[in-house]
Order: sequence, then structure tokens, then C-alpha cells
Amino acid sequence: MNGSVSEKLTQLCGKPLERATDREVYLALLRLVEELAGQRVEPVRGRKLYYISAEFLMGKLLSNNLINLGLYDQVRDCLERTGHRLSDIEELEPEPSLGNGGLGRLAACFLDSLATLNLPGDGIGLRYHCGLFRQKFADGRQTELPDPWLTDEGWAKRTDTVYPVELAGTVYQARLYRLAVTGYNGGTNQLNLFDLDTVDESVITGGIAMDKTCVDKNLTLFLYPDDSDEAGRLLRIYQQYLMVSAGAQLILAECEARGCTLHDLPDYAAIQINDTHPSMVIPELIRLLEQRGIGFDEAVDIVTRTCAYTNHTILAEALETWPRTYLEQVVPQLMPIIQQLDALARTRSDDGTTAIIDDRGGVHMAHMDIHFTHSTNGVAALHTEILKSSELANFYKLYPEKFNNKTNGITFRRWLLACNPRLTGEIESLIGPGFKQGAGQLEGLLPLARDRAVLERLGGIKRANKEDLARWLEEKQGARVDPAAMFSIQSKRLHAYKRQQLNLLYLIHQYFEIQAGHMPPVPLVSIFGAKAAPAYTIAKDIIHALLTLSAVIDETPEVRQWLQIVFVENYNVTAAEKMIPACDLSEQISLASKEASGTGNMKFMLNGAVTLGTMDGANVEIAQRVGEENIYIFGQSSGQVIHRYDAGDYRAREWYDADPNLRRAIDFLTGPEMLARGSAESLGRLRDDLMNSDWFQTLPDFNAYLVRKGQALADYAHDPLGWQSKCLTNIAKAGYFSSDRTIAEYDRDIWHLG
Ligand code: 26Q
Repeated sequence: MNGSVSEKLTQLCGKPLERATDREVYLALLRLVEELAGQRVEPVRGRKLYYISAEFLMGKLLSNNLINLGLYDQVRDCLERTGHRLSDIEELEPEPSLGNGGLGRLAACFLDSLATLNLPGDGIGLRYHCGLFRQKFADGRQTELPDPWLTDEGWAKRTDTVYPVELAGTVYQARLYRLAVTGYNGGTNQLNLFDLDTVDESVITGGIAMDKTCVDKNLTLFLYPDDSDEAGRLLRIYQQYLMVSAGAQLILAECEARGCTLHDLPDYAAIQINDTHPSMVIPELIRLLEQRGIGFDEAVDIVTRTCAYTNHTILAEALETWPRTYLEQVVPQLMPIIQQLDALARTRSDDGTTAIIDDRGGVHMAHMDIHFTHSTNGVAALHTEILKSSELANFYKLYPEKFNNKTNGITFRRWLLACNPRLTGEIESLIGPGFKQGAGQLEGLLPLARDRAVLERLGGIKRANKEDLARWLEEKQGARVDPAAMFSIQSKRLHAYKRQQLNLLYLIHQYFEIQAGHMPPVPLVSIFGAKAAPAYTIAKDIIHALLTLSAVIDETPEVRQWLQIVFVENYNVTAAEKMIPACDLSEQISLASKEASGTGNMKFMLNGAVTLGTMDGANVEIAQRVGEENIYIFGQSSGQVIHRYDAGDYRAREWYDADPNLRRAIDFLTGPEMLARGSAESLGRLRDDLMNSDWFQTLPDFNAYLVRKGQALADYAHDPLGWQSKCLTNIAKAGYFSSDRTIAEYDRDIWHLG
């Protein structure tokens, strides 16, 4: 950059920084980043990646961009000299919450790593006007409010590019918005987001409800519009097709501009389909290629060689199957192609289970992906093995060469450098700065696992981060917690398979134990962050139970000194960045076989938390790396769980009847203390579900969870240096979970970019 940061910012502000408002400084910083990011755009040679995803959970971008451009320290110091604080300016930036959880955050981490590795790779998605709903607690329940995040200024820039997209016979104009994605000491890529000019926030009728009839006004208003009725489900198809049709047109236009004849499309483009939400890109590309004079067979071959598919879930109910009548209504132009693809798929196997269109007229998006892409990957070793051996076994038999694993990763720039400057500084002083781009270098910390001075400093850093979190919790929601307590954190989407209810039962158990005079070895602050899908009743019941229990404990002084529950309202990326550096015990307690990978587990590990978890998803690979003395594993194995499902012989009631601790905890849900504050209907429904159904087998793991967690608390209390040594080992072994490694593997095995 010519001139100093302060001269440049002064010029962009049009006045001395001392006299500029924080808002003016913020706008100047936006422009500075844009200008510098623009200078790093390189012309693309060879193959370029398009990562198509319904979600990009980017989080705030200012600090990350400054870090990636190497400007963070200079800007922070310059602002301090002129009476501003970078942290205040960060507050002005709205968080783009264009995602639910793991899958969307993974897409954002991948964009960071692509740019960092100087690989040509852009994102394609939708410019939702409201991100995931804003969660508010009222009367111990979750309520949902819209989360409008667009402002006149912001990262996503309107372009003059529009593509026609035909939906249910009407042609709409999809406008392209572009957001620069900077890499750490690397290049700049783009996130391409599509929107309609006609979308109108005034059709929101209250909360997150809206008039679902006028597609031109509501199409991109919400990420995941409520799909409990048919209009909502149709709207999802409208959204998906807008994304893939505009995206496919963009891809073809860019490739043609670089000299591609379309016959050679796979030499110019690699398309990664992020779960099944963008799967219609397959028939859409075939349609566009046919329109341009390419025959069906060749078009299928071109598309198969260009596209690859990632599966993120084993839950059967999350595998998208659309009634063909919906597709006939919204995208009639695709139906003949989907039918031809189905016919072709049926020639490859007699096995009806691999068909695209089933006997009941359901269109299986994942099946179309596996047949007509060249690669299907799972997101952790265990997940990929389960896909191959059970969920997708029939496909694996058909196409063994297509299946591969790409264990997820996270960007260390956001999840260490930006969110935990204290720890970053300490690591740098111990092993130098190389780990920021070469994550494997963190292993250089291992020889220090017995170094008392280092371990004490690590303990001090964690303590300071916990004090920061405590201050934030008090300011944000009036929760007062003692940083000397152990902080256990379970933050992730609320879902029965993730088993926040197991943690709940533990906390009730502890409530009884403390009242009986059996004190834990150290006070525990149990922190949750989670949003429940608006129509997911049991998930909301779990939130209600936790909030109610939290109030019960707060009003019981003899328990409160030992046990506290804090439920962080509106958990999002910004909240995660405050919580993760302050965690002692990372709760990763899904039912084995159900969590495809998890990525929160990696973020906590990198920030020096010890995992309490099941052998599920990437926990398995974490355990392998840190060794059993540096992780608390408990519970049934995935093999046992799958066996129990196959046998169909799990009866929650038998576990309830057999274990008095379990019975006491479950009955407490509808006991007088809880009913004095909570809803009999909601708590009763949860108790009934746990006793009589418990689809995700919480009860069989309860006792093992109690024992393991008790061990973790005791180790933490009685051997603080030993605990810090576990933390250090976790940090040192986190390098494998850098998304730089994941992206390098995708490139090596699937994309072959540049
Ligand atoms: C499907 C059909 C209809 C409506 C919605 C959906 C739907 C929406 C979102 C299905 C799935 C999702 C999101 C899934 C997700 O976030 N999966 C997570 O992906 C992470 C990244 O790979 C993994 O680490 C997590 O284990 C996985 O749960």
C-alpha cells in the first residue's frame, strides 16, 4: 500500500480520524479492504472451482479481512492513536448469518482456505435479506425474529449482471452481487450471491411469517423459509432453482469468456455441490448445454466430469426427496431431463433403491448426485465408512471409485488468530509464526507438554478469556458467572441427535447430588448456545427445560454456588468467537453414528479445550490424534448403535425402570420445582419422549456420561497442571483439522485446480 494506513484512512474519511465518527471510520475501512482485496485478484488459468451452497455462514468480515491483508495491527494501533477502538467499530458491522450451522460455516471456512492457498475458487449462493432468525428468550421459551442484515453499505456489491430464470412459467431476473473473499497472505476470490430486485421486506407479516404467495417479493427474504406447509416447501424449490440456474449461467459465461467451447467444460470448471440443496444444477446444466447444441449423452458426460457431491448427513429425514408434482409445478423444464436421468440410472442397476424417481413419485436428489457426478464424499472418516457400509451401500457397490473421504476442517485465521489473540501471541512466542499458514507446525508445542511455566501461562490465558466471556455474558444478558468455575460448553444447533437433553439430565442429576451434600470437585458453569428450527417441537421443549432448570437453580442458593446454567441467547458466529476461547470442557455428545463430522469440536480443541465426547464424527479422529489420556470418551460405539437400530429392540422404558438416577432426573422434569416456573405441556412432552421413545438413545449413555464427566471435573480440580498439559496437547494436535489441509485434499483428489 502506498502511504501509511493512517494517511489512507484519513483520505477515505475525508477528514482527520480524530474528528471522524466510528461509523465514518467503519465505512473508510470497508473501502480500504475493498481496494486492497481488488488488487489481489488474479486472472484464472486452467480449472476454476465453483462451490455452490445454500448457506455461507460468513460471520463478520472486517477483522478477518484486516488479518488476511496483514493490516490488523496497524489499523488497530492507528485507530487507538486517534481515539477509536477497533472492537467498537466491529460492533457496527451486522453479522451475515446466511446459514444454519456446520454446513454453512464449513463453506465459509473453505472460501478462506481457497483464497489463502491461492486456488481459484468462488462461492455461489443466495443473497437472503434475512439470515437465520434472531433468537429471543421470552418466558423461558425461544421466539424467532427476523434478522435483516443488509444495509446500504456492506461487503456484497451489486453488479450489472442479471440472468433470466424461469420459475413456474414466469421469467425472473436474477441479479448478481459479489463479495470479495480475501486469503491470508494470499489471493482474492469472490462469493457470488443472487437476488431479485423485486424482493420486498414489507411482505413479512410478523416474526418470521410472511405472505408466501408472491414469489417475486418473497423469494430470497429468508434462509429456509418455514416449510411446514406446501407453499413453504415449494418456496424452497424456487430458491434452489434460482441459485442453480443463475449459478450455472454464470459458470458457463465465465468459462466461455476464457475460451471454453463447452465440450471442454471440465477443463475449465469444477463444481462442488454442497449437500443436496444445489443438486438441480445437474439437470440445469444439461438443459443449458442442450440449448447450446450439445446432445444429451455428451451433456451428461460433461456434467458428470465437472460436478462432485458432498454428503453432510446420515439422518434419513434430512435427505431431500421432492414430490415430482412439486418439481413439475416449479421447474417443468427440468422434469423431462430428470426422467431421462432416472431412465439412465435404471439401466445401470436393477436395484430399485438406486433409482432417482421412486414408485411413489419421490425425486431423490442425493441419488441424482451420486449417479451423475464423479465424486461423492463424506466429511469425516467414520461418516464416509457408514455411508459406504450402510446408508449408501447400494451405491458404493455400483461406484466404489467415486466414494472418498474429506475430513472437515476450520480456518485457523478466524478460529485462532482473530478470536483468540492471547493464545495466538503465546504460540507465536513459543514456536514462531509459521503455524498461521502451516498448521502442522503446532506440533512443535508438544515438547512443552511438561513445561511448568508454559502450562501456567496457558492457564492464565484461559482464565483471562473466561473473564472476558463472563463480562460479555453479564453485559449481554445479565448472567453473572464465576471465572474460577469450570466452563463446559455445548454450542451447536439444537437437535435431538446432538443430545443437549443428555447434558440436561446430567445437570438435574447434579442438582440432586448437591442438595444431598455430594458436592462436585469444582463449581461448574454449563453454557449452551443453540437455535431450534421453528417447527421442531421437541428441540424447543429441550430449550424450555434448560431455561427453566437454569431459573430453578438460580433460585436455590446452596446449589447455585456449585452449578449454573447459562443459555446464550441468539448463538451465532460472533457469539461463538467469544465462547470458544473461554471453554474448558467441550461437549461433543451426539449419539455415535449420527454426527457426520462436527466442526465445533475442532474449534474448541484448537483453543485448548478438552473434549468430552462420544466416538462419533470427527471426534474419532481427534481421539486418535490426542490419545486417550487427553480426551474424555464415553458411550456406545457407532457399531452398537447401528446394531440396536437394526435389531429394533431399544426400549427407553426399560432403562428408565432400571436406573433410579435416571428415573429421578426424568421425573424431575414434571416435578413441582419445574412446574412452578415452566410449562406442564412442554415439560410433560419431553419427559414422555425420553421415557417412551428416545429415538437417539440418550438413556443408555447416561451413566457413562455421568462417570466420564465426573472424572473430567476431578482431574480439572485436582491436577491443574495436568489439565493444562491436556489442553496443550489438544492445541498441538489440532493442525490436521485446518481447512487448508481439507482444501488441499479436495484439490488433489477431486478438483485439480489451476
Ligand atoms: C433438508 C431438507 C429439507 C429442509 C432442510 C434440509 C437441510 C437443511 C440444512 C438439511 C441439512 C442441513 C444442514 C446440515 C448440516 O449443517 N450438516 C452438518 O454439516 C457439517 C459440515 O460438514 C458437519 O460437521 C455436521 O456434522 C453436519 O451435521
